[in-house]
Amino acid sequence: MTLTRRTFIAGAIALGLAGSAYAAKPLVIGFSQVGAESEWRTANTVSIKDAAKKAGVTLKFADAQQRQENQVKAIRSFIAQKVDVIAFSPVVESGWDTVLREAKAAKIPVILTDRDVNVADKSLYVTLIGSDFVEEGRRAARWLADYAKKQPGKTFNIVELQGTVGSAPAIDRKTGFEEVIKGNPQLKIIRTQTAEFTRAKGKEVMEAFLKANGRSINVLYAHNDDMAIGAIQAIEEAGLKPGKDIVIVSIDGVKGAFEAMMLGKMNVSVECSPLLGPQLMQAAKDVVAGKPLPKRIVTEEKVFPAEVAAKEFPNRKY
Ligand code: GZL
Repeated sequence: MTLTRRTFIAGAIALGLAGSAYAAKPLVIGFSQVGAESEWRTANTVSIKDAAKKAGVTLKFADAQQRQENQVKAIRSFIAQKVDVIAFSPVVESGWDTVLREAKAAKIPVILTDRDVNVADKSLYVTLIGSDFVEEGRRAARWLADYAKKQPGKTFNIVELQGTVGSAPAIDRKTGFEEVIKGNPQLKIIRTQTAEFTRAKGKEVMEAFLKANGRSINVLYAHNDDMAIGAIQAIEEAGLKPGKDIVIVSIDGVKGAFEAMMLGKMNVSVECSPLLGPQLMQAAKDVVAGKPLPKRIVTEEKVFPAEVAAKEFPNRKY
């Protein structure tokens, strides 16, 4: 969006001409989404599209199919279309400086949702709306440490399914988890590998873990529920009981996780809310109106152990 439009709107509002053609013209947001790799992502897309409709925002939506080059292309296309605001969930943290400098040169504000970018110049984006992934990793580990404490002397051999390599949630959830288990003699990560946040890869990698370490595994830490659900299939096909022979600690809190917990196949899911649509629309309107925004807007989240799954399930929105 050019400066003149933003100045004009601010001027129109100041002069009480809020009904003017410019101020009434719907806001245009270009949004580049990671892909459709998980239940979480699908719910995130629904939240953004619904919120745009409710807010009267014209949303130009591009699905990158988990490829950074597609996101860069989409952002360049939004710049060429002179949208008012660009928003995106970066598939990985690095490689954004050039295209974000192009957006800045075009005077189009950029809002990050869900995942962070690693850029030298933090002025390249206005704000990041999303979860604290390091804290999510800590919460997963704290639940496991408490669980282990009830079986003193027992060592828990953990296998870890990581999210997309280089993505903020994968980096940070690993960091937070390792920070809490450090120095705990009961908890040891014996294998770790990416399964790209998908069910299919989660099953495939868990099969490989079971072939290599079989019955010595007694905990799975998955960076998202979709990989955990895929791993549950592999565990059952190996003749083991997920949630019992292998304790399952996961993150997202999607409906599929609650269903697994109600069946006794998952032990805990740390919530990571995808319902960022309303906050994104508000932030976009504030940016265009020239209002200052905090650099970081963190979503409030909880931890859901299996014991509360049945009671909480009816409240789940994703
Ligand atoms: C987290 C989000 C992650 C989810 C996965 O905010 O980026 O990506 O945890 C999704 O389910 O694929």
